Amino acid sequence: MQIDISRPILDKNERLAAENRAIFDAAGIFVLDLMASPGAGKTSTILATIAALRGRYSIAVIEGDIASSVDAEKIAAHGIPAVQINTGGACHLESDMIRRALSSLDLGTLDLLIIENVGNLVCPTEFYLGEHAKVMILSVPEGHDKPYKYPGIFQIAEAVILNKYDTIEVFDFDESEFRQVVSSLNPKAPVFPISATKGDSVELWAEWLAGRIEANKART
Ligand SMILES: Nc1nc2c(ncn2[C@@H]2O[C@H](COP(=O)(O)OP(=O)(O)OP(=O)(O)O)[C@@H](O)[C@H]2O)c(=O)[nH]1
Ligand SMILES: [Mg+2]
Ligand SMILES: [Zn+2]
Repeated sequence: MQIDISRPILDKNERLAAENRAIFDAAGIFVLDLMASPGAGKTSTILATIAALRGRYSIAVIEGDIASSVDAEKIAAHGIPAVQINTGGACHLESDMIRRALSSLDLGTLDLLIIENVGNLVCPTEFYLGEHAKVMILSVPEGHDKPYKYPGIFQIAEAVILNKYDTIEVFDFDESEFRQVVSSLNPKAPVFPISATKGDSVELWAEWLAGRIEANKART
């Protein structure tokens, strides 16, 4: 006999995600799920995005990590509400974790909630959290071949951020091959080369996100 436990887990997750989504829409919040490998620059990109958009939007962050509150402390140091989720071993976030984190946020005041998923290119793609968009970051040092090896995350992302672009001369990263493979997997997703820590070229990405926030406000 074979027991498949993945389906019931995913079904329960989807049900709670739909409830999360109803909460976000009732409060008029746009929610972004940011996915990437460990160290690709999720927290740095969130800080750069906050710097670009905090004058226009009220922002909060949910940080997902297996352990520690290092990332939430980095965000909170900039005066932005940040809630840390420790998964205690799970390599992705699930909807019930997001639901519990929401109770620590003043939802009525927010326009944008950014969720930093656990560093992982695989299972975060399978778990809908109620977000309006999933976006992924690949950093230059990881190599241009990653879309061949992890196609799922490139397919589900609505935009692809190419971070640590300031290091492109140091690595043998073939940007045109990377763009070609990404566009074959996901023709609609824009690719935004940025340097999160230097703040270079963050504007185009931030404007894309602002466009999504405005479109969502107009819809709800
Ligand atoms: N040169 C360069 N370094 C960067 C850039 N963005 C991030 N880093 C560095 O990369 C390291 C990891 O950055 P984080 O923002 O912590 O990455 P993360 O994806 O949030 O990491 P985890 O949460 O641990 O998975 C840090 O040492 C950053 O300073 C960039 O654009 N250029
Ligand atoms: Mg981080
Ligand atoms: Zn996982």
